[in-house]
Order: sequence, then C-alpha cells, then structure tokens
Amino acid sequence: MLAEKHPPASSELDAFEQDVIHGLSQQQKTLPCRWLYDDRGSQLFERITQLPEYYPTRTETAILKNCVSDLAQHIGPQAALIEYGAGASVKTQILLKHLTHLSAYVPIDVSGDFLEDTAQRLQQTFSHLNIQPVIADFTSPFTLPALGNSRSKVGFFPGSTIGNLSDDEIHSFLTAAHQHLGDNRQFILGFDLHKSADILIPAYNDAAGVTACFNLNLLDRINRELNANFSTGGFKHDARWNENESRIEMHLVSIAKQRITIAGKTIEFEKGESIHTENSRKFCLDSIKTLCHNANWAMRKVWMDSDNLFAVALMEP
Ligand code: AVI
Repeated sequence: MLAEKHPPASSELDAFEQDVIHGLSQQQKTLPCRWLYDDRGSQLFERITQLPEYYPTRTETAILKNCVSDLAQHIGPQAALIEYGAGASVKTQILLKHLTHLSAYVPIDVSGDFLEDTAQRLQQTFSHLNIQPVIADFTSPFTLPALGNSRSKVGFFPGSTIGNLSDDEIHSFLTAAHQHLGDNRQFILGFDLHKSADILIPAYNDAAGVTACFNLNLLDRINRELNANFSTGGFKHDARWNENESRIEMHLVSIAKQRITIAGKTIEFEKGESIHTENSRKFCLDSIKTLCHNANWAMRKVWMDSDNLFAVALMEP
C-alpha cells in the first residue's frame, strides 16, 4: 500500500519563492494559505482542532456521528470513498465504520509521510477495505488509481476547507471532481455557517495563542526555506471578521516600519501594514447551494447541529 506520488510541475521551493515574492509585492501583501501547512504548520493545525474556541471540528464530528446511519441509506453498495485533503482522517473513521458497503478508500493529501502513516493505521482497523493513498495537491490535476470492483465513487471534503478557497477555485475543484468521481458520483461536503463575530473571532484568535503560532510559523518557514530574515517578534497575528465577504481573514501585522530580505530581494513594511495569509469563508445555505449548482452539483440532503454552527451536505449530479 505505497502512496502514489504526483510530483509538482515545478519544484515546490520555486513555487513557494514565486508566491512569496509575488504576494509580498502587492499593494495588500498576501500569501496563499496552502503554505501554512509545512510539518510544523500541520501539527499546529491539529492542535487548533482541539481548542475549546475552535468549534468546527468537534461540531462536524458530532453531525457526522448523528447523520451517518441516514447517510448510509443514500450510498450504494461497493462505493469508493475519495477524501480530498485527508490529513489525520479522524472524521473519516466515522464513515469507514458505518458505511459498511464501502469497497475502497482513497485519502489524498500533499503531506506524504502523514498520509502513509494514516493509511497504514486505517488498514489495520479496516482490513477488508482497499486503501490507496494518493500524494497530491487536490487543487491541481491528478489521477486516481484504478479501483477494481468499485461501482461508484463518493467524494469527501470535510472541515470546511472549501471555505479557504476562492469562488474560482471552488468552481474548478467541484468541476474537476466530476472527472475523478465519474458518472455514478456523490459528494459529502462539510462547510462552516455564517454566525456572530463573537464566536468567530476567538475561534481564530484563541487564548492559548496556538492560532497565532500557526500564522507566524509561515514567517519561520520563509526564513528557513527562502533564506529570509523575518523576526517573528516583529509581527503579530490578527483575525478579522469581514462581514461583506462573510469571511474571517488572518493577517500578520508589522509592529514597526521594517525592511526584510527574502531570497536576495528587499521587501519594505510600514508600521501596521499586514500580510493577508488566509480567508475562511462562512456560508449560508443559499450561497453554498449556488456555488455547487454552478459546478453541476445539487444538494440532496443537509444535516446541521442544533445551534446551526456547521453543516454537512450530500450532493449528487
Ligand atoms: C483548514 N481550514 C478549514 C481551517 C479554517 O478554519 O479555515 C484553517 C484554520 N485557520 C485558522 N484556524 C484554522
């Protein structure tokens, strides 16, 4: 059960350098959120999911536990479950345990070591399943392994990672999923719902400072990989609620006027100027339905928690 490797078109390091230099040369300095997830970033994100203020993970887990027997009625026999951005696959275990007619599980993730460990652990528990990990960035083109006797494919995209994508990225991703999943396709999508800033801000700026470390780790990564001289003490984490765009924005704010060298180039920061590092969109049912509909997916069923914090939807063509 060796993971299938899909090397990036150009080297990761070149892509990282290009994104950093391009992003930090914009009027509003910005960095794509995918670079938050090096090994340390992935570990910090796992800690975030366990924080008392970060409601999405535990709420989605509870919804999945409650809806899984209902969900099972809608999934045909010998289906393959394809998980986009699998990470530690914690929530997946609820599906693997209760969707008893699954024939295969394909976790897809960029982090190869993490993925291999997870796949091996799951294979021990679910020995009847054909587990085929794929190392790939699911937002770029990749091919799935042949899945022998699977009769249909069910995409799984939990955690509201969809909220970290732009409208265009969501459209491309949901459209590409048609090709991966084939004609007999279904899709289980987890997404975060619009709510009060009083709940959202602490969820993205926790008292223990784990989210701040997660955000600031990006500067450490740039120092390490691109030979830069950021002092992480020179920036502070900020989580902002943008009501117009219905999203939480993470920023790194420069606490002083300063000049940074990255890969031989100089970038100037004014005091108070920020680097925008992530968007985390919060949807209402209509906005997500429209995005899905535009990519030829219809929502068949939606499950939510009693406080309407989070939702899990089953989508079909
Ligand atoms: C991975 N993603 C869904 C998380 C979110 O809530 O948008 C990333 C995150 N950023 C800060 N805290 C969590």
